[in-house]
Amino acid sequence: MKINEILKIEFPVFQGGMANIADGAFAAAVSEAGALGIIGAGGMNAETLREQIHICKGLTDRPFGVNIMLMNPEADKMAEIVAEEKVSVVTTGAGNPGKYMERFKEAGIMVFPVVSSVALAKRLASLGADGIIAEGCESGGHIGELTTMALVPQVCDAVQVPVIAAGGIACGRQMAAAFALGASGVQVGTCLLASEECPIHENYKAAVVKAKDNDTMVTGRSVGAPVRCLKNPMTREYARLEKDGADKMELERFTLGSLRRAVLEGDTKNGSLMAGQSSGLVKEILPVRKIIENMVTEYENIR
Ligand code: TUI
Repeated sequence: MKINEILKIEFPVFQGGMANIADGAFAAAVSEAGALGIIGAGGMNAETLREQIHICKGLTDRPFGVNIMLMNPEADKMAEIVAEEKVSVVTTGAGNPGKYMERFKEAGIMVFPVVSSVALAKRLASLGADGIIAEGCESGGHIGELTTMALVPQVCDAVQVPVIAAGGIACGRQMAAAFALGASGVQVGTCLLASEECPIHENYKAAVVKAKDNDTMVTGRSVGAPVRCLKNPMTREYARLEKDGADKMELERFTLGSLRRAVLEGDTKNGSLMAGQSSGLVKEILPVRKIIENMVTEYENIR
């Protein structure tokens, strides 16, 4: 059975978690467009997550998911909330969700952990994950080491469950490539930043549209927390601090609240504009439905 049939969605396309960005209304818009909308719980507290789930349920009858960012201090409470609210799908990021698997399964939730390595993919498949999202380092935000091209076929060879390819994907040609690598679906984030419905500041959207192939960079490698963003004075200063040997605390102080500065205030100089390498493929701001349709149509025409 195809992944869209399993999940009861129109197209085999997941929306990325996008912490501090993807609220209930945005996830509902993505689900209404035929993909799997996902509430990014990363920057929320547990009660806000519950409110956003209710908002999403009020705006769509279609399935949607929640992404639990496992570094969030309220991740335990959030796992309980998604189980109570019987959300269709949970995706996880930035860690190992092993300890929640039993609770999710008992609540009948389908679980798709995001991984950046074969070892974690195998472990989570053996614990009952319904699928694995293999995310390459072309992605925006927190990333692993391997590229999508190298990671996806290795994860496909290592697990028996469906694999969703993520990282750097924004068009139908890449979707076809992902299927050729053995994936059953794709996850996209960056191309949805440049949507009419995305609740980020217009300056952030404009920066994604303007960005070319080489306009993202990775900061945080020196402290084991690599994050991909659009280059700006903030990322350049961060890189300088890293080069000068700043420790993790100092770097964390420097970036504190920086994603919110970009998302809410549109501060394109001192904010973290998390975005993937596919920014260069994003040319205009469109309704979510059009973005998904363009991608799927291009995919179908070359299949
Ligand atoms: O989670 C993401 N991307 C994110 S989360 C996020 S919020 C944030 N904000 C500021 C700093 C840091 C994070 C922004 N973007 N993608 C999924 C992802 N998960 N990529 C890589 C991983 C991952 C890494 C290590 C998954 C598991 C893992 O395993 C560690 C272990 O315990 O084995």
